[in-house]
Amino acid sequence: MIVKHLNDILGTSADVDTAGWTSRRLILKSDGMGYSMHDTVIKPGAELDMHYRNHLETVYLIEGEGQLVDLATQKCHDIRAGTLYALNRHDHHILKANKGTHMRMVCVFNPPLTGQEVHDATGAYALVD
Ligand code: 9YT
Repeated sequence: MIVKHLNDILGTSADVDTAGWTSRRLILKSDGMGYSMHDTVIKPGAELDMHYRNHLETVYLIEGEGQLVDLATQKCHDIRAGTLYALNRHDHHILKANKGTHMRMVCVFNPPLTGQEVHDATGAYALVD
């Protein structure tokens, strides 16, 4: 059984900080679960263009509010704590956190991340063996 606390992750290599978000990677490929699970904070006002060509991602928003734009249809969804979205078609999207508030989300990736991934120029994560 694996038991961890967020505090065990903070300040380690599984705590990845970028200009727009911080991802605390709680379960990684090395844990052998077949998915990774992250506690991610999107910074206030951040606008992220993402396209996970190599991964499926499910996101459950637990704090804050913002918008999610499906770039295939241009449909804009208002999202808030309690909203879940699943990128079941590797959907190209833009995620925006409202100004003045962060968004905190639980993110699950299949296949699992190794822990070090950051977005490439196309908004994807590379597949790492
Ligand atoms: C929601 C989203 O995709 N945010 C970017 C960071 C990513 N969730 C991660 O690596 O945890």
